[in-house]
Amino acid sequence: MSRKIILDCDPGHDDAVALLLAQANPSVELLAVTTVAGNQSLPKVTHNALGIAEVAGITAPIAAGAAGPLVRAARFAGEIHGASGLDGVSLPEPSVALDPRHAVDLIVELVMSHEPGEITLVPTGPLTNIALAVRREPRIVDRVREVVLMGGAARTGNRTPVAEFNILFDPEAADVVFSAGWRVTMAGLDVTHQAVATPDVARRVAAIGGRKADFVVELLEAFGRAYRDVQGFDAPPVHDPVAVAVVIAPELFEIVPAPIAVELTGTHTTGMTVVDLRPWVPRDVPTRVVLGLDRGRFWDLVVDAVR
Ligand code: PIR
Ligand code: CA
Repeated sequence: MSRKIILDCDPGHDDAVALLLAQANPSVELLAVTTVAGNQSLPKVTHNALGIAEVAGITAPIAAGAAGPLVRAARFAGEIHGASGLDGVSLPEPSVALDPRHAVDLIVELVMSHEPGEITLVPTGPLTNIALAVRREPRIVDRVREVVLMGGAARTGNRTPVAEFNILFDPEAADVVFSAGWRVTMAGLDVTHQAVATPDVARRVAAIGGRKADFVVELLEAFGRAYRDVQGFDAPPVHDPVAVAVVIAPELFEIVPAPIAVELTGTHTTGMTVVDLRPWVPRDVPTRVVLGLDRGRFWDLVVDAVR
C-alpha cells in the first residue's frame, strides 16, 4: 500500500535527496511539494525545489509558503548550504511552473479533500507552514494520518548545544505542531547523525550513472565538504530522507513514544526539543522519537531511488 504524502521542505542538499526518494519509491505517493524559508530565503529554496523536481521527475504541484518564522527573525544556514541554498550543485532550469496557490492553502485543500487518515505530512524544514495550516484549518489535525518530520534532537543539537536548526528557526511553529494532538514522529539528529553518506555510498550512486546519479554525487560531495569544514564530520549526515524513509519502511527504525515539548523561553535552551525518555513516564502519548536506524538498508532505499 502506498502512503500519500506532502513534502514540506527548504532545499537544501539533504532536502533534495528526500525529494528524490519520495518521488521514486513506490511505497509513497508524492501529492505536493511545499516550500518554506529555512536553509535559505523562500525565493531561493523555491527555485531549488523547481530545479530538483526537474531532475527527479516530480509532476506533483509545487507551492511556496511562508517567507519567514511566525515570531522571530530568519537566520538561514548559509554556512552549510551556501548562498544559493544548494551551493556546488548544478541545477537545470526548471520547466515546471510554480503552483499559484499558497503552500498553506494547498496543504489544507489536499488534507480536507482526502479521506481522514489518508495523508501523511513530511516536513523537512522549519514548521512554519504546518503551524499556519493548523491555525487556518484546525480540522486537519484529525484528518492527517501522521506528521513525520526531520527536526529536533533528544540529545545533542547542531545550531546550539541543544537545539536543532529546523526547530530553532521557528520554535513557536514547532510548538504548535508538537502540541496539536496529532501523531508526530520526530526524526531528529539522534537518528539523522547516524545516516552518514560514507564514501561507499557515493561510489554506489556514481556507479549508476546518468543525470540523477550525477546530481546526487555532486550534492553529496558539496554537502560532505561543508560538513567537513564547518562541523568536522568525516562524512555528511543526510538528514531529510530519513523522515521519508520512516514513512516508507518504519521497521528499519527504532521508534519510541515519548512526550516532547519545545523550549521557547530558555536562556541557553531556546529551540530545544525536550524529549522525556525517563522510563517510568507514561508512553501513551501522540509524540514519538526516532532513535536509531538500519543504516545499510536506509542507504539501499536511497540508492534504489536514484536507480
Ligand atoms: C543542515 C540543515 C541546517 C543546518 C545544518 N548545519 C545542517 C538543514 C537540513 O536541511 C535539515 O533539514 C536540518 N536543517 C538539519 O538540522
Ligand atoms: Ca531541510
